[in-house]
Amino acid sequence: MTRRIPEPFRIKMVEPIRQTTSSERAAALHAAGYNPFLLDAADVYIDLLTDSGTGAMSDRQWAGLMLGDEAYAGGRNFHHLCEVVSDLFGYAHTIPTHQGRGAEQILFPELVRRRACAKPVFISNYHFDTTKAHVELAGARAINLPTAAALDTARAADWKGDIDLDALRRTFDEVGADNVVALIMTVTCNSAGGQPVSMGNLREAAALARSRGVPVVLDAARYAENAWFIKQRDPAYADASLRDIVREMFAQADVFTMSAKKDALVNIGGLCAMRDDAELAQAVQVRCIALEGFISYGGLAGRDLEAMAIGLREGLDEDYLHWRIAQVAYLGQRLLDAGVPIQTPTGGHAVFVDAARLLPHIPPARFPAHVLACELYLEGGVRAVEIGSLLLGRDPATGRQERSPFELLRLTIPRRVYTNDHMDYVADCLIAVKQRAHTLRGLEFSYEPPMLRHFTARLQPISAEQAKAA
Ligand code: P61
Repeated sequence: MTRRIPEPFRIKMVEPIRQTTSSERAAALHAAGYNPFLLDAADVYIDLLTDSGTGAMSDRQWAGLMLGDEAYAGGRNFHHLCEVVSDLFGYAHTIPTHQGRGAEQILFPELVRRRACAKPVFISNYHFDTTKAHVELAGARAINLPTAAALDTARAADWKGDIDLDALRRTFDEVGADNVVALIMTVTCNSAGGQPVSMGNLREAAALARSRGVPVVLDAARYAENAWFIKQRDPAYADASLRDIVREMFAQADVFTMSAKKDALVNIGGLCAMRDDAELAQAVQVRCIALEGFISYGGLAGRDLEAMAIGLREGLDEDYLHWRIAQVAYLGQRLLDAGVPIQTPTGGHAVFVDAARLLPHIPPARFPAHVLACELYLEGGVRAVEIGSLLLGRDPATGRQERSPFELLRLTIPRRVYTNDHMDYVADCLIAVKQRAHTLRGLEFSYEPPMLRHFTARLQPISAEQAKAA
């Protein structure tokens, strides 16, 4: 038997969580319009909605908060942050933002303005939803080119986060490189299952873009987990340090955006940084002042900047990453052993359950993964999130539901928060739901917001007659 990897930390402070009764959960879910986003956190026992801003900071980060310099301009924590960004990533210009989408909203319109395309598009291995929303708000179209391997959840492959390079070449030809505002490489690829992008793929995709004069943006929320997978899976990097791998990953891009709420281990914060383009940095800073805050704080308190500077380095600690990725794999293995279909192998930040396979009788338009999220909550107070048709939404041009390549339920694991006993509990609940999977019915909207609808949509179960007719 392989030995389990114990937590490389001990627990200095605890936060009680409370289990609810099954009738309390039924009432809470009904009141929330069958949308786990609208549940009160107090009604949730194990919260696997997201790994974003939900991690536990270290004692060093908490100590760092006390060193916050709350000067409006030029505070010392900003300088510390710039030093860390330059040291870890090799980027000269650092613009802090309140979170990842803050970086997107100040960068994308400027890239669109600069490139002056007739029909602007962004191309990505996969745009996460806020990224897609900001591409569209900037007047451009988002094209996703995930590798075909990612679509077959049952077949394990090392690099399911890769972009499809042939499709990338074809797309450049079809839309014309002059219409491509930027190539966005998302590491790890959240929507495909927290799956890593290989160094080779990153290098080749970036070279293709550069050869056509197209800038490369790294969406680097999970930079450390991606680097860990490169070290584990690519023999060329087996002896490399994570720092060297990260340096090389970031060297492929011109700009990075980062939600620091993931691998950088803070509860709030983001970054937009340029490797060497001072002119772009200056233009983006102007937007930062208007939308986020002055260029040395970007919508954050000085103490938040300090926690981020510390967290960026801690996120790369090998002992921590070893344990972290093993915890995700542990939950995945428990589910696989019980015949629950998941995206394999497990990725960096979550286990993605394949609801299309678990609930084949529920069509995409009835949101099978969201049905599963509701049922898992009813079973044991576990909150997870749909990554599928509900999240993807409608084509802004036609108003038609976009075809999602996946119907996944994401069990997203906050960093340094839950133990493997919690993972066992989650697995037991989901295995219980699997036993009655065939009895579950789809959902329909009672309220559908016009944009980013999954956050505030309200739904209701369809009737038995409707289910039969489908
Ligand atoms: C998440 F349900 N992700 O995965 P911000 N890029 C990437 C992300 O994963 C990401 C952002 C940019 C979240 C939070 C989230 O519908 C949802 O700091 C690869 O959240 O602004 C965020 O970073 C944006 C959850 C976002 C959602 C949108 O859970």
